[in-house]
Amino acid sequence: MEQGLSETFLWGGATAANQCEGAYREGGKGLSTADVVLAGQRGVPRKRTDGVVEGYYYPSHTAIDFYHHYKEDIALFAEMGFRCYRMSIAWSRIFPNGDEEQPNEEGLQFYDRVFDELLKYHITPVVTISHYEIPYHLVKEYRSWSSRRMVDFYCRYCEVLFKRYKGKVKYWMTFNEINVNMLHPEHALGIEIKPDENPYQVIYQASHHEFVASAKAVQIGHSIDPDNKIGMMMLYPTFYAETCNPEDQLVRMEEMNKHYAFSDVMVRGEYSSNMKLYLKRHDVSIKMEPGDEGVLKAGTVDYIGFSYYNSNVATSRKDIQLIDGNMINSVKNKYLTESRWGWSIDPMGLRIALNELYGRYHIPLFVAENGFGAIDVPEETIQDDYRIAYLKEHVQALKDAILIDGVDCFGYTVWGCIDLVSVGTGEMSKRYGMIYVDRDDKGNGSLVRSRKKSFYWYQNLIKTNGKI
Ligand code: BGP
Repeated sequence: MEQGLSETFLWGGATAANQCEGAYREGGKGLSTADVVLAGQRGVPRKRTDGVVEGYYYPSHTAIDFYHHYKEDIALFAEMGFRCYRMSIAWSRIFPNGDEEQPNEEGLQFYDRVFDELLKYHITPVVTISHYEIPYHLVKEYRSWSSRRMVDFYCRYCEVLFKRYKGKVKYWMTFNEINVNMLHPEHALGIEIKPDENPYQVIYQASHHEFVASAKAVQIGHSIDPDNKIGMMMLYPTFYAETCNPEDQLVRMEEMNKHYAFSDVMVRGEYSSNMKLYLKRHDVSIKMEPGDEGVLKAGTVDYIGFSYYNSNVATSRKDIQLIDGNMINSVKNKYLTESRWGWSIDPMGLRIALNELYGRYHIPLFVAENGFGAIDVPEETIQDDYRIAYLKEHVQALKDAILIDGVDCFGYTVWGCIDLVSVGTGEMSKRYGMIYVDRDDKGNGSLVRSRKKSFYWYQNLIKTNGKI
């Protein structure tokens, strides 16, 4: 008899508040960093404006209007059989400016309603506390995470969430894709690097603040409810060496070390010797406060959530041409094909990711994001066989990692289970959903939801607990 996945395996879907909620000024919500970013497209980066400027189109302002459609959307998730739903809370709904003493009750009530609706269907919420959005006021007033004061603002926010949602939410993640700080500081940290600054100094000092904030949040969360499981979340880049030339292998190792630098601090509670030397080489001196080292040690995470979309290639060659990937551009892998947005399609890379992470840290894993961005042609039932094919192969890789390799992974959520705004391009037409939303790149459309072919495929997958 084929050995199967645990009956409690958390199958589900994932979204982020700023990409789906809309209602960007309703219910007392403040402006967030995501609310001042315009739409772009492949090859055309998204621009930020100084506040909201009239006459521009900002995709997050309405997004797919989950704020008003959450009941309908959650009913569809339930119909698919979701056992969990990974979502994020918009910090600026709870603390509109970020530095208030008291939270915004209306914002808290909104998530009460969302959690109650999920629990009605026995869907376990998995909550990212900060997913690529920071109250805009904190950026203007304190220069975001470059300020140590952010630790207190963030911890106050976390404490409010842990207390308010005790008994409703047990799974948390402190920061989305924290290692993206080093790649896109403006997007991930809310910090624009000035031309005369050492970017490494700014990025790693701000990241230190996030490490401390996360470690404190873990301790606060555990003290409020010992049942809380609080994880970190990283983008897993799965790098291959371009050839077996040891020089390429060395570049690969160095690339991976940069990413592990983040997870090492959060899982092991200290900066690795490798990271310390890396920082020294880049003239970084981290300003720590007394007690920080103890805080990091005492606030290690319970699990690792990670996103995986595509793998990358490391090479020692110079003058190379790069192709796109999620947040990282690297050399083309001649063994793989790519999506329309240039991201390689590599299910084996997920199995490798799971093995590398588990082998390194030996703590439970959660596949927090995996999915396929594609253009869907609207028809009676969208025939998204390309998405099914992608998901099928990745689920097989996940099963192989668990059932053959012995990796401890307790959940898998399909990114953008319902169509939403793309982070990278701001497009709606880069769709990940198993539920279609009628809305285009300019903000036109009825917002009506419909089931794609992949909806039924995923429904069956969950029903059979992963039978492909
Ligand atoms: C991850 C982000 C998500 C999501 C995803 C897909 O990096 O955590 O928020 O958007 O990438 O990327 P994109 O939206 O650019 O296609």
